[in-house]
Amino acid sequence: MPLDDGYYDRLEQANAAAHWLRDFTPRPAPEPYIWHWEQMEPLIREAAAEEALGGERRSLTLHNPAHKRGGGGTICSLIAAIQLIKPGEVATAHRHTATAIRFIMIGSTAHTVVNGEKVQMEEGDLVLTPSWAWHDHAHSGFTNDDMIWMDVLDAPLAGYLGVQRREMYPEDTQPVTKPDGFTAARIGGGLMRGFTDARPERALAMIYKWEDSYGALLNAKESSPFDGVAMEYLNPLTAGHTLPSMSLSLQRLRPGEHTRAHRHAHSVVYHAAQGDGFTIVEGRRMDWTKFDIFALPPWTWHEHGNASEDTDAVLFSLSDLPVVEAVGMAEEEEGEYQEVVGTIG
Ligand code: GTQ
Ligand code: FE2
Repeated sequence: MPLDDGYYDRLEQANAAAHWLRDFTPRPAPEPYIWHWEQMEPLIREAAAEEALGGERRSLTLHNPAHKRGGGGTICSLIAAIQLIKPGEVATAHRHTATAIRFIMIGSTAHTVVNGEKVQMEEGDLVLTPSWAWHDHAHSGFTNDDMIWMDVLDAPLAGYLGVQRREMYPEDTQPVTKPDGFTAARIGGGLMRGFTDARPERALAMIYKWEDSYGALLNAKESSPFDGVAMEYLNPLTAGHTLPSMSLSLQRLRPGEHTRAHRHAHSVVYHAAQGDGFTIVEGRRMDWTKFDIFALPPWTWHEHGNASEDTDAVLFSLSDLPVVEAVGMAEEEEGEYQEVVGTIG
């Protein structure tokens, strides 16, 4: 018996759909894409003319061209942004359910306060702002130079889940209530923990100093054929991924190093922290230099190279691996070298 003519109309009116007619094309996957610092630096510096933005932050968010403008993130789950703070300026206190991280690019004269702990931010440092932690930033004014860093938030993921909430602190800044080095002291270099420390949190307001993280790479005795000398920033509470929603890593490509290709289910935002190199994604070559930011879509073949024969190239990166693992969909496949058939950006 054929379906009644009006059946599909009635189905639509009922806000239901016939699964057997479903279009299996996924919602737009992110594209491999690169934001060159050469183009972004003048844009963020020009934004310095915009008066103090306080709770709104002077930041430029990077949207994958596959997603709608202002909508999707840099990759499906995460959004990267470039933030500038001027001498003497305060970015006022607020909190949000989205987790944030900051990777310091230019300048060492600002601090952030995270849940009452004041953290100085210097070039190459990584600072975590866990979900729902109060945070405000301030430039000391000790130099006349603007300070610039990269923020990355899991806001697209939080938005997808409908768990986005944010709140302003009742004053411009929160009081500093903890002694300097409070969190670092709690974790005893990652080796010890205090008897009296109850540790209810899932993430700490960690700061990873550049000397420590890059120093760890320089000291590493092992390397991966796909990632060079690569290490993940550890969550010292769990010895697991950096944060519930993001895995953060630093990788060193030694002079002349060119890795083999692999692909995995999680997607990645890369930030070129040092040096010059290239990444080949699905046969298309992307050349990067210091402070370029690029997006790697899920399940795409990629390999990395250092363009220099005498200096290191260093990539800082963030992926949604913890989430992909949590839903049981993490997967990885190993390959060789790709044939280069084009370029990106
Ligand atoms: O510094 O608190 O780029 O809340 C976007 C949202 C920065 C921040 C961003 C934010 C922040
Ligand atoms: Fe924030």
